[in-house]
Amino acid sequence: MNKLFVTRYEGNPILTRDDIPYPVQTVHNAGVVKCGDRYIMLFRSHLDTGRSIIGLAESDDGFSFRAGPEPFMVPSKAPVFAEYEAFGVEDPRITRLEDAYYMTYSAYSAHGVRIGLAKTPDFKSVERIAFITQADYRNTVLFPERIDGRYVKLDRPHSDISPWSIWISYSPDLRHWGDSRLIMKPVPYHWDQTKIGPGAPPIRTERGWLNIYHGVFPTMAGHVYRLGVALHKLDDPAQILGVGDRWILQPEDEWEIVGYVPNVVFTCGAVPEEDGTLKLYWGGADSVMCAGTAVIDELVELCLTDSRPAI
Ligand code: BMA
Repeated sequence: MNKLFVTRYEGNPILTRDDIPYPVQTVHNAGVVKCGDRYIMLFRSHLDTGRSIIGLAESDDGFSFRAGPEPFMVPSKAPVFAEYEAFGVEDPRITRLEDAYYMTYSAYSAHGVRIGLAKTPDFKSVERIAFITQADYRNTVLFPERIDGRYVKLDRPHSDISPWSIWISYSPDLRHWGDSRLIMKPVPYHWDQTKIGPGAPPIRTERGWLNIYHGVFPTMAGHVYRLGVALHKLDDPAQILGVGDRWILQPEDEWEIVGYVPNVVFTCGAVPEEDGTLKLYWGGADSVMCAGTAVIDELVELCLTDSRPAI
């Protein structure tokens, strides 16, 4: 039997549309952080229109979540934000950074998809800061600290010439980004050959930044979304120390294989724990939320000992 890097929680799925006190079609692609001794989840839901909003749920143990009575974020009505969020807000990712929690999200409109950045001190209110990309970007994750004085993000611009790849950018103030470079590409005829994108915000380990990303493979029955790992150098995350050759999670449970979009496991968040494990969260088939645990050292080891090239 293949080595299992992620142990699925036996109570999966952990959150479904039946748990949400307002009408939604799906609950998926959630960012999660630990806030004191509570776990806060921001999840994406499709409405009956097919457009998405973001909801909030809380937990004491990281597995059993209660959804709040109302959505956390819906498309803005304020100038500029309203124009670019008209078709919905999707795939929130949360990073604790200095004095606040920052959330990146995909904003859809007739102008395409771009990334919004918002901030919350306590998950009671949310303040939009800026759009931090132009169109044709998704999957932005912020590093949880400044590196060499600058903020750092990974994301995935789209281009017809080169397959969807992972880029790094830097900022002095979280609003203005530059020094962008491509650092990781899909590998032809590999499980992540069609596209890759950042998943959970990077996790600091002794040996490097652990990046849990998604990779996509084309089949006659549609695309399969799986998760893999890469390790970035701590003081220079543009340098990739290793990319695990094998996936760490693929669709296997019924609710990952069948749903709104079949054969999808897609992560926007993982929570490192003091005992060296992490809780990993993923959307199953763009329909439900699932959770599992992994040993951080085993994921780091996979990046370093069973590697494929980053580019
Ligand atoms: C991607 C995004 C994700 C989604 C995935 C699978 O392109 O739209 O939000 O989970 O496809 O449908």
